[in-house]
Order: sequence, then C-alpha cells, then structure tokens
Amino acid sequence: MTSQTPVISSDLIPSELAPIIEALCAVSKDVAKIIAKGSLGQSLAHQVGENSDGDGQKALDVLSDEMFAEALKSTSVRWYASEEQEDAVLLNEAGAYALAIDPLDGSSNIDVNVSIGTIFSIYAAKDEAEASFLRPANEQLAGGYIVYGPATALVVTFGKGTVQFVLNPDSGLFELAEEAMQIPATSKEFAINASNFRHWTKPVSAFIDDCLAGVDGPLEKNYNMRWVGSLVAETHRILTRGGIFLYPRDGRSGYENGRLRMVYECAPMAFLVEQAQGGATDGKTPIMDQAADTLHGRAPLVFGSSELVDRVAAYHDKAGA
Ligand code: AFP
Repeated sequence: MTSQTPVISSDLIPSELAPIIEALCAVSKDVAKIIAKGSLGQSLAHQVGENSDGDGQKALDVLSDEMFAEALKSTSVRWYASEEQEDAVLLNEAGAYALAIDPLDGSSNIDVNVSIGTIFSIYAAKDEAEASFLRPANEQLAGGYIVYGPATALVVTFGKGTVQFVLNPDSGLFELAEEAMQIPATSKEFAINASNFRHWTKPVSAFIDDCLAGVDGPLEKNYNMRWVGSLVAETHRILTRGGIFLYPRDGRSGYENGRLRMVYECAPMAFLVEQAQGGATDGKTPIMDQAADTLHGRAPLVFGSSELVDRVAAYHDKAGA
C-alpha cells in the first residue's frame, strides 16, 4: 500500500472536506498505535504542563496536538483551534475551513487502558479566527470523533445523518460500518459523575432521584448507571444503544458552566447526537442554538435519548431554572 493510498474513501464524505477527514484519520492511525503500546511505549500519561484552563496536560495530549496540526497544514484548514493551545493558529492562509479539536479527550484514562478519543468540529473559515469559532453550533459543516477503544472508529456527521467507519486492522483502512446511527428514543441508562451529587442543581438532583427511585418512582422503571470519565466513550455507547449523559453546571468553583468546552466538545457531540435523532441541551436549551463566548468557554451538557433529554428540560422548566 503506497503512502498515497487514502485511509478512508466514501461518497458520504463531501469531496471538499475529504482531504481534512483523510488527514484526521491518517494521524489517528498513528495515535492509535501509540496508545496500543500502553506501558510498553514511552510513558505518555505523565503530566508535562497545563492547558489554557489549568487542566493537566499529558505528554500524549501535546504529541497528538502536534501530529494533527502538522498533518492539517497541507489541507484547506485556515484556522486551527485546539484544547491544548491558548489561541487559534493560522495553518493555511488560503484555507476555506476552521477546525476545532480536542486532540485527546479523556487523557486521564491513558494509563488505565480505557477508551479515549479525538473530537473535532469544522466550520467555514471567516477572516478572523475568533469569528470562525465563536458562532452558533448549528453553523458547523462537520462534527465527529475518533474513538481509540477495542476498535478504532470514526463517527462523523456532515448534516445528513451520523455515520460510523471502523478501522479494519487487516486492511489498515477505515471502512463504512453504519450509514445512519439512530439513538433509541428512550433508555434505562444514565451517565453522570455521582460523586458531585451534593453540588448539583435541584432539577438535576430531582431527575437522578427519580431514576434511582426505580419502578416505584415517577419514572416507573429501574435504571442502570455508567460513568467512564471519557466523553467519547460515553457518546459512542449512547449513539450505539441509547441513554442519557449529564455533565451539568454545579456548585463547585469553576463549574458554573460544567466542565466540557463548547467549541470542541459540546458542539460536535450535539451535532452528532441530533443527527442520530437524539437531543442535546445545556439542561434546557439546545446546544446547537448556542455559541461560545470564548474559545475555551464551557457549557453544561445533557445529551442522548430524546425522551430523557426532554424530561430533564421539563425538570428545569418546573424549577424555573
Ligand atoms: P480529561 O481529558 O482530563 O480526562 O477529561 C475528560 C473529560 O473532559 C470528559 O471526557 C469526561 O466526560 C469528563 O472530563 C470527566 O470529568 P470528571 O473527571 O469530572 O468526571
């Protein structure tokens, strides 16, 4: 196989974006190989610094950011905004697109062999970097992630459904696995970091209390809980079998808008989920109707099976939140 052989090829990918998706997938194969070496490889889970938000930066956070930025220089990406860099950078003056990326989300799981991922969002580039990213999420041209798990897979939307490609280890190519992922309208599974219970707002506490009340409670069914601590892993599970994910605002200092970043986490995940017939809000208002105020601005995020997301919004309405 020559190095020019594309690692992904599909009519479902708009031709003008295909070189960008190709670059992301080609780099993701190298990232997956590094991750697959686990502790055999050089330790990439050690902290090497802090990002703009003060979060610890792991070696692989920085390395993967460098790998994606380098590969995208030869595409039509003009502006590159990364969780690992304070400001957006100019990659290609003549580029028509603006790409936001969390190069390695879930990096606190690197050394414990849990699924992690790369999240990305693509907009039409404007003259200025900030204007290219601080805009309603519904202006995205593409949103997606690559999950590095037992399987490495690209899940992406261009506004015409949510599509899954799986990296076939035998061919070394990303092959179409599912043309239209659909989130079941309801589910018995919720995902939230329950250790923050005492910090939650009343609508969130009321919803989780009702889930925990099981068949004897107002929701009249028993629920199960999952919490991986890796947004890409949670999203992939919910896109595959339904459920609801909540990372709400809470009472902790710095968590007034939750933990997840609007531009390169909430917006692309909301795009994917809505295209799979699910819902995605800040607890009440659709994420897709919202815009970030700053590049690393946070937003509360509730997404998944539409009936459950609507129910959480109803709890907010009832509380006047
Ligand atoms: P890291 O990249 O620092 O591991 O954070 C991952 C993440 O942003 C997201 O992927 C998880 O859903 C969330 O944080 C987990 O947050 P808690 O550790 O507060 O549960």
